Amino acid sequence: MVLEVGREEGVLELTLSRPDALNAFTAELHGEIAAALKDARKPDVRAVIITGAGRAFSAGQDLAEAQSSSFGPGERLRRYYNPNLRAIRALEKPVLAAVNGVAAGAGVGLALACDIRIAAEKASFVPAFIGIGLVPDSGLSWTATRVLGPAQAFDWLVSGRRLTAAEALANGLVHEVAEDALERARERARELAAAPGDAVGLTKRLIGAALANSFDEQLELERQLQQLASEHPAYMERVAAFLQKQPTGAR
Ligand code: T3D
Repeated sequence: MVLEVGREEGVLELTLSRPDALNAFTAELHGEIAAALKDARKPDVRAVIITGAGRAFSAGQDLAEAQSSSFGPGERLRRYYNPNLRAIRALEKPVLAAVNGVAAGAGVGLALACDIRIAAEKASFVPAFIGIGLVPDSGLSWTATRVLGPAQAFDWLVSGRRLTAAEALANGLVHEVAEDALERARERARELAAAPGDAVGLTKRLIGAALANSFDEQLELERQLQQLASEHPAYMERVAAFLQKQPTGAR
């Protein structure tokens, strides 16, 4: 097994576990991630954490495997990377990246595909593609452009420059820097797992659609999803709790 899978209190924890190769992606690792993401769709899973074993989050594509493979990057992306990245974006539950150490290439892509990113103080972010003559993939040209804006994204991605955790925070690439990224991600995941799950998932759907939609389209989507959210028992229960001056979970 190259992916450790744990589950506690509705939080599914996935640990990329090829520490000797800095958790670089192989076909085997992609396969185990795919199976775990399928598991994550079960109703008792309410949040997912992705992290890495050892000193890295992930160094991206395993270059030894790429060199000996009978097919090229385009086919690897089609078979392995893109389905898993789509599964993360389509999962209507929060996915947190606990970036415990260096993330390079597709490792950065994976982190940015997650909804919340918490970096360890020693973490760093290396858009390594350019160093080996490749273009950004694993969604990074999309996510980095949305987070940084086109000018900064281009500059960073073609420079290959390593960003420290502090720089990543200053640029909005991560939400938080913590001494122990995994512990902090567990805290956040437990909070999110305790929130009304449908509303969290539907909010992910709304935010995912927002940049492609016009204002009018987004108003209509909000209207539809609000109606859906209000049909969940959590809505009436929490409104009643508020009116009886009991805690609702809002802070
Ligand atoms: O082809 C396709 O499928 C298309 C998809 C592409 C997606 C991509 O991710 S392209 C980018 C691929 N990744 C890289 O180019 C990054 C390569 N690694 C590095 O630049 C550095 O290792 C790091 C900046 C990540 C960390 O540097 P450092 O100095 O902390 O560690 P190191 O000494 O370089 O690496 C430690 C070990 O991990 C070393 O093995 P050894 O000597 O101890 O046996 C090294 O070879 C191995 N390692 C690191 N990255 C990879 C790797 N092994 C295989 N593939 C790797 N990507």
